Amino acid sequence: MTRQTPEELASAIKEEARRLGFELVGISSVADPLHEASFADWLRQGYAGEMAYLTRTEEARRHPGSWLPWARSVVSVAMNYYTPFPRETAPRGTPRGWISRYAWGDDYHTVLERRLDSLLTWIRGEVGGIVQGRVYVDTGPVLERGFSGRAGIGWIGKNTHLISPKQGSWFFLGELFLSLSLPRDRSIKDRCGSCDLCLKACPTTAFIGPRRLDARRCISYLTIELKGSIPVELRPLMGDHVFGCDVCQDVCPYNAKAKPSKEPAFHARDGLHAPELIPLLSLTDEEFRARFKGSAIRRPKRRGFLRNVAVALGNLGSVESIPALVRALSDPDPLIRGHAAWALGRIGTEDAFAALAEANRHEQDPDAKAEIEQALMGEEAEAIVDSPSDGDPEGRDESRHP
Ligand code: B12
Repeated sequence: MTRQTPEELASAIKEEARRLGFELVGISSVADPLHEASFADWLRQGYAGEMAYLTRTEEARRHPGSWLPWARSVVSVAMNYYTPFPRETAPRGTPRGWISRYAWGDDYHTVLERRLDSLLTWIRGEVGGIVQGRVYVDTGPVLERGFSGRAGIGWIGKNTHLISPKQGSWFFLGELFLSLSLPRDRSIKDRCGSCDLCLKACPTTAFIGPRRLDARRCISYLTIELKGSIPVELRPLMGDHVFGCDVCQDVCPYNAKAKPSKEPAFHARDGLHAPELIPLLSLTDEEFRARFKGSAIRRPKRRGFLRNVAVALGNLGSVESIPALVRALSDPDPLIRGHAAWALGRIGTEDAFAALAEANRHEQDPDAKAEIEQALMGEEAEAIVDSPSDGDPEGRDESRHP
C-alpha cells in the first residue's frame, strides 16, 4: 500500500521502528552531520590515538552525501541497553572486575542491525516501489551522534554522549539511509547547563573540555581499542575496569531515573556482571572465544582482555591473585606476561618479587623483560625504605598499592 503523503509515511515508519523495539526515532537529511568540522579538528589533534579507521574514513564521515548520492533521508534510532545492577550488589570477597554495561548482553551491532534490516523490508513493502536503503550500527563511516542529534533524538552532552531528556544516554544508536524524501525532525537544545559532573568524574581525566575527549586516556579506548601496552602512568587510574567504562554516564543526572531495557538480548549474561577475575586470567584462546561468543567483549581478543584483567588485579592488590599472576608470567603472549609482571610488582609481596626475579632469568621478549625489570625496581625501592639508615620508617613508595 502506498501512503498518501510523506508526513504519513514518516509517522508510520516511526511507529514501526518503535514496534521493533527502538524507543527513540528521528529523521534528518543527508547533509553533513553536526559538528563534522570539530571531528576533523579532533583527528588533527591526535585524540583518536591508534583508531586509524577514523582517519582513513574522515572524508566519508564528514560528507556522507559524497558516497551515498542516492540517499535523501536518514532515519536515526536509539535502543535502551540499561540493566540495573548497581556496583554495590556485586558479591564481595574474591577479586572482581567491572565490565561496561553495554557489553553485558549480546553484541549490539547484530541486534540493532537486524531490527533496522526489518524496518527497511517493512518500508519497501509499505511503499511498493524501489526504495534504496543502507543500515549502519557503528559498522560504517557515519558520525552517528551528529545525525541522531540533528534528528532530535537528544543533544550532544559534555561527556560526548547523545543524551535524551527523557531516556538519558544508556542507548545505542543506528541509522537507516533511505532514497525517500521524508519530512525532517527538529534538533533539540543542549540541556547540560552548568553541570560538569562527568568532566570531573573521569578516572583518567580524559576530557580536555566539554564535548572533547582525548580517547588515548579514555578507559574505554585503553581496554577495547588499544592493541598494545597500556601506558604505565594510566594503569593505576583504571581501577577494576576490564572492558569499557561507564563512569561519565553513571554520574549524569539525566541517567538517574533510567528505566531498564525491555530487550532480552541486552540482559546480563551469566558471569558478566562484576566477573571473578582470577579464573579469567587462565582462559585459553578457545575458552575465551567460546565464553564470549556473540558478545562485544571479543573485540580486544584474548590478549587485550587478559592484559586488562592483569591490570585490574594489580590495582585490586589482592594476594589471592598472586598464583594466577605468577602463572601468567609464562603465558605464550608477551603482552600478558608484561602486564602480569606489572601487577605483581604493584602487589609487591615477597612471593611476588621472587616470582618476578625467576621470570627475569628466562624472559626473552624485550618488552616483557622491561616490564619485569621495572616491577623489580619496586622491590629495590622498598628495600631502601626498609633500611634503618633511611631514617623514615613511614616512607612509602607512592606508586605501590597500600
Ligand atoms: C570511536 C568511538 C569511540 C571512541 C571515542 C569516543 C569519543 N567520544 O570520541 C572510544 C573507544 C573512546 C569510545 C568509547 C565509548 N563509546 Co563509542 N563510538 C565510537 C564511534 C565508532 C565513532 C565516534 C567518533 O567519531 N568519535 C569522534 C568524536 C569527535 O565524535 P563523536 O563522539 O561522534 O562526537 C561528536 C561531538 O563530540 C561533536 N562535537 C565536537 N565538538 C563539539 C562542540 C560542540 C559545541 C558540540 C555541541 C558538539 C561537538 O562532534 C562529534 C561529531 O558529531 C561511534 C559510532 C559511530 N560510528 O559514530 C561509537 C559510539 C559513539 N560509542 C558509543 C558508546 C556506547 C561508547 C561507550 C559508552 C562504550 C563503553 N561503555 O565503554 C564509550 C563512551 C566514552 C565516551 N565518553 O564517548 C555509542 C554512543 C551512544 C550515545 N548515546 O551517545 C556510539 C554512537 C556507538 C553506537 N552505535 O551506539 N567510542
